[in-house]
Amino acid sequence: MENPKKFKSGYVSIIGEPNVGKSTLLNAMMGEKLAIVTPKPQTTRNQITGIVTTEVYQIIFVDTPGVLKPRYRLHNEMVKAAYRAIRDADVVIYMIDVQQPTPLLEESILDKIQTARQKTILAINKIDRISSLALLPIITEYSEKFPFTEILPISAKTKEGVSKLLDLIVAYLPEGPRYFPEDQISDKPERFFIAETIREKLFINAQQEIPYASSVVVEEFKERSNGITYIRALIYAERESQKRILIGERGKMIKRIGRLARVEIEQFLNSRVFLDLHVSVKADWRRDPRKLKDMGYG
Ligand SMILES: Nc1nc2c(ncn2[C@@H]2O[C@H](COP(=O)(O)OP(=O)(O)OP(=O)(O)O)[C@@H](O)[C@H]2O)c(=O)[nH]1
Ligand SMILES: [Mg+2]
Repeated sequence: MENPKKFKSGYVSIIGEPNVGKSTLLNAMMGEKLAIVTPKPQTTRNQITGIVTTEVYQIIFVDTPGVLKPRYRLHNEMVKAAYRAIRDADVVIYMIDVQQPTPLLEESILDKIQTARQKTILAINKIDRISSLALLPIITEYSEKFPFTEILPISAKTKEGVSKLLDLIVAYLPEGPRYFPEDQISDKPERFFIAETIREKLFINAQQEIPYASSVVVEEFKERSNGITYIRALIYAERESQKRILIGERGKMIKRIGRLARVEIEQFLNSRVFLDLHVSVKADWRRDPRKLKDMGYG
């Protein structure tokens, strides 16, 4: 009789600079939206796990904040989260945007990957944006730059190359147990995804420094007897002036953010939702370790 294949499992961290498409890839791998995605850099601030389980493997994907040069304490926590994910990974996916190869902090990131000695797949993303001819020199450059285990051009958006990437990941996944129940898709609680959905709408609709100076906390979350889920959430700004802009003229801005978020949260929870959204000020929270901790960073 043939030996049955052993079950494979492990952590697969998606690493790269801001805006290269890491969260888009997580969502593509999951077949549903877990991580928020915006056209602005620095969208993701925490490690976000997405768990895929089949009969033969369990992959725990870890989406991470983009690696950047820290300007305040929140940034330090974000970079730490990314580097921690490199250390904890069984397979690392290092992602670049094909339109901007050789990003600024590439050397530091590759240094960290080299030290961790993990199997590393280079995912050259956004290939829907360039010709295949322009791709070749980039592949050559990277194959000389670092001993990547594999190099794969993909488009996380159109999903070109994504199933190939999944095959490669499974090939390099070690044998191991099923760490999570097969129906679990993340280790983050529902509250986290609700706060992130609100933050996504804020990130897209608010301008300049405001998205970066804002954070969202879900204060209350309960199902009422009438079948409606009641959610009370607070948007924190750093100053009164930002709070005024977030509320907007006659509440226009906060209503817009709330409406857009509610529709998505209803889909996510599969329930009608009453979203009770407020704006509050927490002075300089991005620079204050205690406030950051209270808000779930670090
Ligand atoms: N054309 C194209 N756009 C993409 C692709 N992947 C991601 N994007 C876009 O790139 C932008 C950033 O995507 P994200 O997934 O938020 O990038 P990220 O790396 O998670 O960014 P941070 O969380 O800020 O580090 C969004 O506007 C995406 O729609 C792709 O394959 N092709
Ligand atoms: Mg992201």
